[in-house]
Amino acid sequence: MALDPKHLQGLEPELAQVLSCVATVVGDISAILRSAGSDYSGSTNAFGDEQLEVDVQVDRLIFERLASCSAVQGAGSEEQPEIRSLPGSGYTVVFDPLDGSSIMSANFAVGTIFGIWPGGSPVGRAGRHQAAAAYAVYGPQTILVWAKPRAGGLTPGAAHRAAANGDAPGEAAAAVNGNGNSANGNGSSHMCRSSGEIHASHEVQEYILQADGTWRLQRSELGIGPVSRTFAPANLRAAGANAEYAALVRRWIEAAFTLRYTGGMVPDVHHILAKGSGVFCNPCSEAAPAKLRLLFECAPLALIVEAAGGSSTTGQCSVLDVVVRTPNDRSKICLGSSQLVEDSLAAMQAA
Ligand code: AFP
Repeated sequence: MALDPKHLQGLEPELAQVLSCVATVVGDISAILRSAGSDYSGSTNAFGDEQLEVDVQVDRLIFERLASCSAVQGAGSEEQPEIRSLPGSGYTVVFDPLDGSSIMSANFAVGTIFGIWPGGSPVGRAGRHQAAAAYAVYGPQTILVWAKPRAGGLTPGAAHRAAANGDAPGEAAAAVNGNGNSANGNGSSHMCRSSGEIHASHEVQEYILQADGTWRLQRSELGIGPVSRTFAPANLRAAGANAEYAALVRRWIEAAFTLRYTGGMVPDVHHILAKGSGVFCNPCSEAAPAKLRLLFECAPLALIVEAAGGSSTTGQCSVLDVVVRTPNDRSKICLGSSQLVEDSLAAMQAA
């Protein structure tokens, strides 16, 4: 079911329509997941990941629904990354249909991620140009969170204020090649385009799906504070060769931080939003390169975290300042409470 329009008042009507299409399809995915198996389909996606049957089913369903949403003119997914034209006009929606496929069989929470871009293809633009982003987390409850940048735009989180103030070039160049890997193979090298002042949007809404299929607004102003004692260290395999990452994790352990890590980026990031603090970081090493997709995972989640007052970084700049070169680009990412994101910079820059 769509979102209650009274909670979307003040939004541009076409954007409200896209969010309602997103909410409707999330309700349907939630129903599918209740009885879905975790059998592999025998196929792989463009990134070489093995697909579950339910990955393929959910991907197809979202494309179908977006095609009938008159405010959507294009779409692409982690399963089918090339942006395809759709009959509507207004926005291009990119999505990761089912993030966390590898933990489905263990019945861990999984999620869907949406990036909503004004106009056509996002290629050539940075994540800061997204009109809005959303994710759904399917756990004991189905939760939908969406955010948009406040008028004036989102700006680099605290970890990157120095760069925005002129301590670093506005565009720090380096290429990400067309097959989705950074030039050095570990996601560390991107085109960063920084801009502007800091604004938290205070429009990060959280809804809970009700038994009758309607959405109840749970909180309308999710926020993330600058400090935390909770951490989610993804791609921990990289810590063997990335000494800065190993040192960072050791520092957090010695400071008696609490580990909150599920292996699903959506529930792990939602933990930060739900509790109001925390950090999720995914540094890399040569042997354990970046695997998260900039367009389908990193940019939308970075928008939501920064809109809530948190920070994000690739090590070089805010994730929102990285220009999408191809739908297949991958990125390192750390996001959450700004002081912890800042603490992670050396680990993010290493390797
Ligand atoms: P799958 O969709 O293949 O399960 O990958 C999930 C994911 O991309 C992301 O949700 C997790 O944060 C990350 O992988 C976990 O990676 P590690 O297992 O290397 O920490």
